Amino acid sequence: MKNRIDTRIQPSEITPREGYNRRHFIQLAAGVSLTGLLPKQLFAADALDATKASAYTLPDEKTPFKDVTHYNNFYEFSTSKEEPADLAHTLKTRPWTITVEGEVHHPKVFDIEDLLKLATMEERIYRLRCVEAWSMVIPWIGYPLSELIKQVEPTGNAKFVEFTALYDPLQMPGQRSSVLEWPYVEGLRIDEAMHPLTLLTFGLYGQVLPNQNGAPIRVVVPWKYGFKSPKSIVKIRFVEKQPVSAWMKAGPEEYGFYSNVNPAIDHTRWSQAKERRIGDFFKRATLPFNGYAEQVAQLYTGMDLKKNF
Ligand SMILES: Nc1nc2c(c(=O)[nH]1)N[C@H]1C(S)=C(S)[C@@H](COP(=O)(O)O)O[C@H]1N2
Ligand SMILES: [Mo]
Repeated sequence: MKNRIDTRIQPSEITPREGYNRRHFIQLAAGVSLTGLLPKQLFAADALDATKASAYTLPDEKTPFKDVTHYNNFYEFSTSKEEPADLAHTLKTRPWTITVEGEVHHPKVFDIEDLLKLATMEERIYRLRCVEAWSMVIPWIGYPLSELIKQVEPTGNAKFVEFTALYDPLQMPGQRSSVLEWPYVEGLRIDEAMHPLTLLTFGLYGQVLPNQNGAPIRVVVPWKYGFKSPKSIVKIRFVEKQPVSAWMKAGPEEYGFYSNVNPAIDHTRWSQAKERRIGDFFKRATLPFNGYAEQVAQLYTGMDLKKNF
């Protein structure tokens, strides 16, 4: 019970965090149920089962759940990192569909419930390196995006994939500001989208995604800066030409299409050589491709990575 009391007396609790407190209670109750005092099923609504993918684990210490869910970038709600946790409860994650269209033989509108069952859910611990030089280590739950792509069979013209997030200013108050052009759009080259590391993500830390982390479905691309991992997506479109992302529109000199984590290429306003792992005091060196060079560097052989930043 200690955690619960601590949460309640924090000054930041002047604005009540209903969702968070409730979930916290659910977790405590689930813990109690293991002793047989409460029926576990009653509290399992947010749980998401997954097999541990041993090939995708890391020696790094995981970032605590509280930081993963209370230090976010989600401009549809706020440009502050603390506020999405308080504001994202207005996002309605059911019903939810994802339209898959464009250069595919079998365009289809998928219901989120069907996507949850499409392939085996795996827990994968990935580093997330934000362009703002901080990082986290997060146990995501999902399956390779390639599993979904196989279902729709891209045509020979499909060279890129464009992801579009939800546009609804009633649910997403940050969209009333024009800090970015809405909806949030991101893109990958088709081989990047097909890469086994690219995860179609539904959960983290054993439960479905909290709204502030991009519920009910997002993409995670661990060798790229965090903004290349779009949250709360509603559309996946296969296209012939390189998509223009919301960040490229906002600052073409600062945000390139590729945005592979690269300590050798500075952002226009700061160095990318180091990062602060959330929770750490000292900075650490940023690794090429965020530590995934062995798996992905060959996707870019022969390319000038200074030009294609
Ligand atoms: N739709 C949408 N997706 C988004 C963002 C956003 O503002 N809107 N921010 C991006 C950025 S900059 C980062 S670092 C990660 C943060 O993910 P997290 O809050 O789950 O750690 O989400 C990315 N995906
Ligand atoms: Mo980011």
